[in-house]
Amino acid sequence: MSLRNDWTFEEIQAIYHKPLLDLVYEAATVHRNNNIASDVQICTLLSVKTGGCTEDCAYCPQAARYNTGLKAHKLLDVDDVLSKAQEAKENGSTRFCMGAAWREMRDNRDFEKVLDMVKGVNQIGLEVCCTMGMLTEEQAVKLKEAGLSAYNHNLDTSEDYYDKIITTRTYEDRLKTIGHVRKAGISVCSGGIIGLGEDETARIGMIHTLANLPQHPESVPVNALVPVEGTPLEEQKRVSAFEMVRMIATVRIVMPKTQVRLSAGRLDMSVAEQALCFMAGANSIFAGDKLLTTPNPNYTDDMAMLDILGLKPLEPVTVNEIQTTAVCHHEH
Ligand code: SAM
Ligand code: DTB
Ligand code: SF4
Repeated sequence: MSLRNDWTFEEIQAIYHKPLLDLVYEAATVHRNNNIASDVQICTLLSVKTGGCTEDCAYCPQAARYNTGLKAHKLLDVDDVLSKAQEAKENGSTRFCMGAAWREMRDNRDFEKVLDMVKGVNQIGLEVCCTMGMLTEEQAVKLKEAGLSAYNHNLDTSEDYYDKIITTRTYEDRLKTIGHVRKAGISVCSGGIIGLGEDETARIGMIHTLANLPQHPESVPVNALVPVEGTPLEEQKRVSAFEMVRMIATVRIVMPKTQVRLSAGRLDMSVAEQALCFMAGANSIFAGDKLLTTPNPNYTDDMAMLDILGLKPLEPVTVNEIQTTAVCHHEH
């Protein structure tokens, strides 16, 4: 089956609204036809610069304007980051994702430090991902040259709902950065959050935009809002696991080869609920007891879960290998 990027909103809507078990069955079939369903990518997150962010993202504990009691810190030292990356590797992670609470990347000393972090993590033999806000085309090229595998930049929600959540930058800005990342030859990681108060039209709208990008993102994180005290969304009701399943299954069906990451919100889900997410096509998680600033299931419990479900952590593919194996990328 070839990949499509001409999905209509109505087609995706019809998939999204199927009876849940029919939806899961179809997504599971698509997943098995396109991927090795027992492989799960394990990613580790590290917040390399925490808090004090100028933006107003309504969900985010790191925005300076909200009082969330978060302990902010400046950009960590390269050596500290590399020792965390080494630890992540020893724990079986294949991708190391560094997050910084910035509106955008600046061309300053910090950028040079980030380039050193990327080089170092790559040398350790991990795929390297960054999520640090908006990038210019030139910055994306420099990150690629330093060995960056992927860049995470979420659409977060639909274009129509976006300004209810963020006003300090536009949807267009997000799409531009994604374009710069793609053009530099870096893998695109882009997804969103459910539980922000959006309706199903907004959820479907976000999937519609992602699926119709010129090329599907290599990975799509699906986050459930983790409501944090002090943020405007602190009172939001947590989404049910079945809403996560519906999102994941729909993403899997319209983007068959994409890595679908069951991201924030796992701490509230049972193993049985997560099993349904894997059945519906999720094939990546963040492991380690912290996401960026909020807690995540502990590593030992996660490994026990994968074992129960017969899933196994994926082997790492580093930048050099990606280049040499690119030709057979679509063969399995
Ligand atoms: N500052 C950069 C940016 O916004 O692109 C990178 C870091 S930002 C924290 C990365 C992503 O984390 C956001 O796009 C959002 O999807 C997710 N996120 C942040 N806070 C969250 C929360 N409370 N619950 C779920 N996801 C959250
Ligand atoms: C993504 O989509 N989810 C991750 C990662 N990309 C950077 C972050 C989730 C953050 C959850 C809230 C926190 O821990 O601060
Ligand atoms: Fe800043 Fe990113 Fe949080 Fe928005 S999501 S406030 S840009 S750290």
